[in-house]
Amino acid sequence: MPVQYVMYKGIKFPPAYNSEHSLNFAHNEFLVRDDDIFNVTYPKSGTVWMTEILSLIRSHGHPGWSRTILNSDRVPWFSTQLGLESALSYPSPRLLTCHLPRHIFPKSFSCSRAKVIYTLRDPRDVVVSYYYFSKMCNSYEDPTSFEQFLRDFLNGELPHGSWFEHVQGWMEMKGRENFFFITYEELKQDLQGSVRRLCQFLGQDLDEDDISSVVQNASFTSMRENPMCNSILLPSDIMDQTKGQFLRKGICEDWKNHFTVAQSETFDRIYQDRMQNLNMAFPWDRR
Ligand code: PPS
Repeated sequence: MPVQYVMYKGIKFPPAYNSEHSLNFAHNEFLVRDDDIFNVTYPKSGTVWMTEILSLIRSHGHPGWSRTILNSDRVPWFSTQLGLESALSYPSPRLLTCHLPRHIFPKSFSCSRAKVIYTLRDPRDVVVSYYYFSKMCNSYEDPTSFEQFLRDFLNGELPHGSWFEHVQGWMEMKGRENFFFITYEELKQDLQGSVRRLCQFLGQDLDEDDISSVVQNASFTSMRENPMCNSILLPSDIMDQTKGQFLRKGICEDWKNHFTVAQSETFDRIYQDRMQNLNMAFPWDRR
């Protein structure tokens, strides 16, 4: 059955969690607090991983909170119907998450001192991860083929809009003191160092043992075993666990197992064209 996406400002959103009202509220009425911390991503870029890292930093590496409370209750998706209720009722300082592009992020953010952590990932790995996720999550149209899915990704036609516009919109914040960006690839390469940098940005004083505990509990293996973040508790009408695993592979460069030479060449051409104005080098640009 075709999925009836929610449309907001020309962007498709999955219907199970979003409504026009919740998106409109998040954009226009949501009151950002100065001590809010936002985990912002384009889908499949490391959202749930960063949620775990931030939760563990908040609890100085002690895994109790992360192992007993669902990730979406620890760090609510404030632009969704359920997440909005939680976000409004949570005491400060709140940890919040979303996939919103910069131009529909809460307007009240601009005059606040709230912090944003933006995680981005090699878009070729994003599209592969997104393809498998769309097969198992019933709020997303079942992809007809990888070829078509890749085309839709490059044309900005997938739910949550264009990856290029998302990255460009958020990267305009680069250099602001309340904005921190990191890549999935940096997290993979040096999680300990990444957690140290995050603590510094957040003004959180963790000692090396605390940081090691964050690293250990936010590892792919630990997270896969933790029902509070591995999506196993999501209702089966939303996530069909027989069709795959949310924490699928957790590696870099899986795109090499999926892209044909022609797809890779098309991707590179469009990527160069769309990213040239940004004038930034990402880890995947060297590969
Ligand atoms: S979502 O649905 O947008 O919230 O998905 P998101 O959390 O952004 O991305 C899911 C991918 O992140 C991988 N992941 C991890 N990789 C390495 N280490 C850890 N700890 C980790 N946690 C999540 C997850 O496996 C998905 O990537 P793929 O490539 O599909 O495995």
